[in-house]
Amino acid sequence: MGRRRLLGAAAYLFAAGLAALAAAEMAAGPPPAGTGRIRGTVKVWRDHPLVGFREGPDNAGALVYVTGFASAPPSGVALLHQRDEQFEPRLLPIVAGQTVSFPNHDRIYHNVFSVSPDRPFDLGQYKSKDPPRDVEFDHPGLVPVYCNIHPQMLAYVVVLENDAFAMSASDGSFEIDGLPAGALELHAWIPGAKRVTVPVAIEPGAERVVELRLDQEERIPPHKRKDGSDYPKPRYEDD
Ligand SMILES: [Cu+2]
Repeated sequence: MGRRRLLGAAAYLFAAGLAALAAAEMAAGPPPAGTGRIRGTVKVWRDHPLVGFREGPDNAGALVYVTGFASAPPSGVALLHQRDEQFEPRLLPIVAGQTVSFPNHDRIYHNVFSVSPDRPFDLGQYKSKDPPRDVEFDHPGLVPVYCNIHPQMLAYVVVLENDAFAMSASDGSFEIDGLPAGALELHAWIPGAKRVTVPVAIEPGAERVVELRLDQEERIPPHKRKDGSDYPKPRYEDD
């Protein structure tokens, strides 16, 4: 496996015109023996009419993850809740081989499904009094999850090849520890934005500091029901 080396502490690498990557700087103590660390910030810029993209007030909720090696899935089941006619969380990163359980906490029916070629499934209808239903995700991919009854319900299961991922905090900060040495790639994504990717050369005992930017569009495109049809128009009580 070839390694890319950074040109030094002052070197910056630009990817897609959006991301700058700076070389190591020690802050939170050395990484665990034999491994490297990436930390930094991801800024979520939002598209405003007239003025274009501007930095948003909150950078939380971006997924930052590393590819280039595989790790075993955790033994625990991940949870994607249905509560108050929404999915929670909206973005659920897991490791390939892991199972997701989909408990419905509402007293009404939901029908959770995906038509993603990466992992299509249909859990059918169940309520809070019913046992949750599960899906195993055995290979990496992006799996948008919908409810066949409520068009506003939308979540993403992101199936990753390893457990080297983090969600950004409000200030955009993130940290990923325990990385094997080598030429890896760091990715950031949030729904509504194009994924940003930068190469990162990991060395044992060293830390890389990376600044990333995501441009998030205002609107997520509407989707269809599981049979490809449109959702019925909203019904009101006096209909
Ligand atoms: Cu629903």
